[in-house]
Amino acid sequence: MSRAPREDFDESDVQIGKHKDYAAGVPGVYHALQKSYEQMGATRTARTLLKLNQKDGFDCPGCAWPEKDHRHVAEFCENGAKAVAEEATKRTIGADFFARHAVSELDQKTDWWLGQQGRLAEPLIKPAGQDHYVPISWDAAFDLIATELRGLDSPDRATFYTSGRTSNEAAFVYQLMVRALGTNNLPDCSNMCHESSGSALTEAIGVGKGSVQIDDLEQADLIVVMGQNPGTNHPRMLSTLEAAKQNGAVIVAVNPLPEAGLMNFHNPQTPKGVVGSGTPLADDFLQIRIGGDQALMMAVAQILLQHDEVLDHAFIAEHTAGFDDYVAHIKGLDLAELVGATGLTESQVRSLADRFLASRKTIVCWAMGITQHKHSVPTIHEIVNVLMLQGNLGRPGAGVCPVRGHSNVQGDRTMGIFEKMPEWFLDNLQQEFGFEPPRKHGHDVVNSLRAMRDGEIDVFMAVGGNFVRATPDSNLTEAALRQCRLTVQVSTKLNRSHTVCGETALILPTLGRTDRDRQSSGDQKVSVEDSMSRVHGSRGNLKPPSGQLLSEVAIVTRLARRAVGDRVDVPWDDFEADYTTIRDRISRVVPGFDDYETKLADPNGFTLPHATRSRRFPTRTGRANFAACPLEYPKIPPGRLLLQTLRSHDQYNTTIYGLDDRYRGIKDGRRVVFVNADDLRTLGLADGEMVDLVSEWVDGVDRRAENFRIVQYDTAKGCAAAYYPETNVLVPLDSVADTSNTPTSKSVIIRLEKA
Ligand SMILES: Nc1nc2c(c(=O)[nH]1)N[C@H]1C(S)=C(S)[C@@H](COP(=O)(O)OP(=O)(O)OC[C@H]3O[C@@H](n4cnc5c(=O)[nH]c(N)nc54)[C@H](O)[C@@H]3O)O[C@H]1N2
Ligand SMILES: Nc1nc2c(c(=O)[nH]1)N[C@H]1C(S)=C(S)[C@@H](COP(=O)(O)OP(=O)(O)OC[C@H]3O[C@@H](n4cnc5c(=O)[nH]c(N)nc54)[C@H](O)[C@@H]3O)O[C@H]1N2
Ligand SMILES: [Mo]
Repeated sequence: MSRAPREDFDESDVQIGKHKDYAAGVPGVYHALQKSYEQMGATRTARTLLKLNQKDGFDCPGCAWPEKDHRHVAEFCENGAKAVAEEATKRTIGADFFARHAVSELDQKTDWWLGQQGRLAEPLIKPAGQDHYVPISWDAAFDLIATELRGLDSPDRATFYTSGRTSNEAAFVYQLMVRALGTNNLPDCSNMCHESSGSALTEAIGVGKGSVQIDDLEQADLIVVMGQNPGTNHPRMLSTLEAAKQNGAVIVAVNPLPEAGLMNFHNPQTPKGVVGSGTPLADDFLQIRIGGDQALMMAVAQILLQHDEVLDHAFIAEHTAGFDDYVAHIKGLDLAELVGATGLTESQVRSLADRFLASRKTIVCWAMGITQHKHSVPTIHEIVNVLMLQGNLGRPGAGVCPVRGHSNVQGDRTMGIFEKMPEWFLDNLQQEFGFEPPRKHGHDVVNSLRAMRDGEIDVFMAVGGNFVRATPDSNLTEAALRQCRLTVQVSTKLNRSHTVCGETALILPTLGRTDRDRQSSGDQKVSVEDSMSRVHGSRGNLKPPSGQLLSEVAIVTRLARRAVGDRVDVPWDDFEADYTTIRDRISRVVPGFDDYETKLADPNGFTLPHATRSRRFPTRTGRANFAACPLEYPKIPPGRLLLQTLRSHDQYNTTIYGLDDRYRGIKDGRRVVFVNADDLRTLGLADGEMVDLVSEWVDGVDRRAENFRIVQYDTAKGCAAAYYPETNVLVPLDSVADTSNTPTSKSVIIRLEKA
């Protein structure tokens, strides 16, 4: 096992090679094992990877892509293995590390360096006015937080963040504590992620989740993958797409970048993938301009509407509302403008329409390339509109497939992590626990930041995640966090949210997904929900990296007992001792969880009901709603580019595993900006030059990210790409998606200035 790095890396070492047009295969397995050995050593690597996504093992803390029922041994993907290695590392950091490094010194390190130091091993406090974290006992830490929370003028002066790795059990007790305290301030990573999907789908079909199962993908005629890079972010999805393809599906990739996994896939799980040339996945690649997807779907709809014979009139008449207005709206649009907004040629747009015309079973998959724009909600409505024209909802092989990010982000929402849970959920809570939960909507991520900035928040607590790095407008965000009296981070690894903190700051180290969780009644399992609404158990099997860690459930319940007190009658101690008592309560509060414990005993888990699958649409109208949304697309001023901020192959959100982006040909560096050759020529710039990225927004503030190396790259014209979180500084806090309030991380207008 190699030691944690002492030196930080140097961006000037970056090397640029050729980008790859295929994903995975032998290099993927090799890279995964290399990272695993580095962090865990050989024995722990074998023990851990064999348990990954197995029936009696733990759920991969990587992405939320589901497992097929019949898992074969060692089905893991490169990036899942990297996620596990990062968590199961043998490196630890405790009091001596923090005695050596002042907070102000740690704040100068890169995200990579911070994360590489190892697992947090004991509870720590940075007292007000001090520059070092020092040890604190658990009891003293809980007393301190409880005293602060009890002393607030209003419970709304605290806000409680959740990242999507938190288990159902921990999420349920957390939201219960927060609501018992009297606030709905429950921002979560979903606010920055699939909130636009939730907003649009709830309005359109009555359920804010995807409607398809793996089997549907394997039966589809046509799968359109929009705004998603599965080769890096959901590698196991490629196996599903490969199977779909073998069953005859046509796959179309819609993306400004020719992402490696979609173009070609070498499946490491099959011998062919290891030695052969792999499967070319995408039949068509539409290199769309950033933000052109709504226009593309409108153009497809306009063409479909000229082919009455392919429309599913029975479905439309029986199950939908708003069809006539929608048809009138679409027919009134100018095809030339729609095509122009996509940056594609008319024949490319028509080729996609032809694919829809020829398909009887269509699924559209999407991720962040669709959800993080100003007009994301209407864009997703447009996807649903097009699917509805051909009745592609609620029948096998068809439907909507928003592909979730964090492994339990969907479950956390189901458990009530949401600043505006519906009334029925709050009613159920009230009935079960006998207190009146607050009804006023709370702050989401962006509104929490605004409130912090305006001095309206005293206490910030986070269960997981890296709030300060994941959120937009880094300079503003950092100042906002520093205004809090107390910040509390329940974390596994060191990150920027520990160095940019409130006057007093606490680090509460917790067990991860892979760690054994032993409580007074015995070993515990937890449960999670994947991107296709399937809930299953997860049981860690590794010795925790330190004897001083508490589970998330233990941390929340111990805090709740002190902070909420006897005002509310909740058996917090029982919850900590035995998680089945939490599941029992969940089964009475959350629909679809009856017989939770029994259903969870099935290693395959169980699937939550989804009304769309039985063609019920619990919307305002009681039907699936067509939406006639005005056309929107980004208008880029001359001499400017539209920047999307995305993930490299060696990162998990703000966690940087390594410094390479293998498929895109980048090695040993992250401050690169990908720009099309024509744009470079027009701008009088060249590959290899160093530039500052300066974002331009209506507020006139120049937001600047300095010293990026230009990489000439095959992206759509007028578009650029660079990695997040380094570019978060460029995303204005007030630049958000309509309705969902999601930061527009995929459309930032920038100019390039020679550095
Ligand atoms: N290894 C690994 N796995 C992960 C993560 C990780 O960081 N690392 N993160 C997890 C999380 S939380 C999430 S949400 C998911 C994210 O999964 P993705 O959404 O795949 O993540 P991004 O890297 O943001 O990629 C966005 C993709 O959308 C494309 N795109 C950008 N703008 C547009 C547009 O306007 N239109 C279209 N059609 N395409 C566009 C980009 O070129 C890119 O391919 O992955 C999850 N899984
Ligand atoms: N510019 C830009 N910004 C973005 C995005 C983008 O595409 N572009 N994407 C957005 C998206 S989709 C998302 S989901 C957010 C991600 O936002 P977050 O979820 O807040 O960020 P992560 O980087 O996933 O959080 C990593 C930290 O979580 C902690 N952690 C890991 N596992 C556990 C665990 O089991 N328990 C606990 N308690 N802690 C744990 C570790 O300390 C680690 O440092 O970022 C958003 N921000
Ligand atoms: Mo996400």
